[in-house]
Amino acid sequence: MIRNQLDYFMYLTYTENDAIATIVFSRPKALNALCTAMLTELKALLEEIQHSETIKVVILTGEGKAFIAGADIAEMKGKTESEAMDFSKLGHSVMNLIENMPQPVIGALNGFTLGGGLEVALSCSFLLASDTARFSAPEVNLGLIPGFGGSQRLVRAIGLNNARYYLYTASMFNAEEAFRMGLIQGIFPGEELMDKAREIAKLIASKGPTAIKSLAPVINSGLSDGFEKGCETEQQMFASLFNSEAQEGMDAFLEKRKPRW
Ligand code: DAK
Repeated sequence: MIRNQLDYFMYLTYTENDAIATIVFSRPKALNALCTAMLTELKALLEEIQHSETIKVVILTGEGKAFIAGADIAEMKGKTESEAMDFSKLGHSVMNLIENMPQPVIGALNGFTLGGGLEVALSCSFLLASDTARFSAPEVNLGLIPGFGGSQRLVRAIGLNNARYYLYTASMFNAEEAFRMGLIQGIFPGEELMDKAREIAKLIASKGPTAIKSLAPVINSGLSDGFEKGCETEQQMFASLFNSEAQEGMDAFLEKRKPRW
């Protein structure tokens, strides 16, 4: 247990069960709008989790009818250019942290996933959504563009023209459209979403732990440094697994038993 469950967070709820950490955005009266304090709490918590040997999967979800309805407009209003730059830098650092966590991060999107909330979702390893989830990049409605990496990650997630369409029009789309574009990997009735997320988290937690931890650096190496570098990183990580759990995984297969990681 990295945190006592009674530890006080203002905007997050944290629980840890069966090697699965669940972080709930808990500011429902403002539809979990992302303010500096929430981003700072999330950053501190993820920085602890990434060093944990016991936590194998992280789930992010929201309390109430939103996952996150965007950056906090009331807080952003009136920022100077340099304050906006600081806010953007903080947001980018948190999104990069989510994307590079050694543990897979599952986004369980329970409702509105807008603007900065969509950017959090886009940083997760993959996404499950309730059938009531609604998505948009509404920044241009406010005279803004995404400030936490959304312009880059949305293109990668749903393709160039889909991303341009939704960035230019700020149109809202539903879970079925998100699924059709490959943004989310499953749609579930709202009351089943968290059970499904936990079931998938447990499945991942049963796999080779070092192999699971190797996937984010391998995938992200190619995304940030190009195909060849990604393949080079894959070769190194693949080979290094032969010094750790891969022998046990292959022995278990050949002996027709479950691996003992
Ligand atoms: N910020 C602050 N408060 C918000 C909020 C938000 N993003 N979204 C909702 N709320 C608050 C509402 O003001 C309301 O507060 P009270 O009036 O009760 O005090 C409460 O949450 C409930 O909202 P509604 O009454 O509006 O609820 P409805 O069900 O009627 O409508 C809605 C739900 C999601 C359709 C609506 O709330 C809505 O349109 N919300 C705003 C969505 C939005 O535009 N989000 C912002 C996206 S832009 C950057 C950094 C970051 C960003 C950009 C640049 N740089 C540093 C450069 C990111 C920008 C964004 O995320």
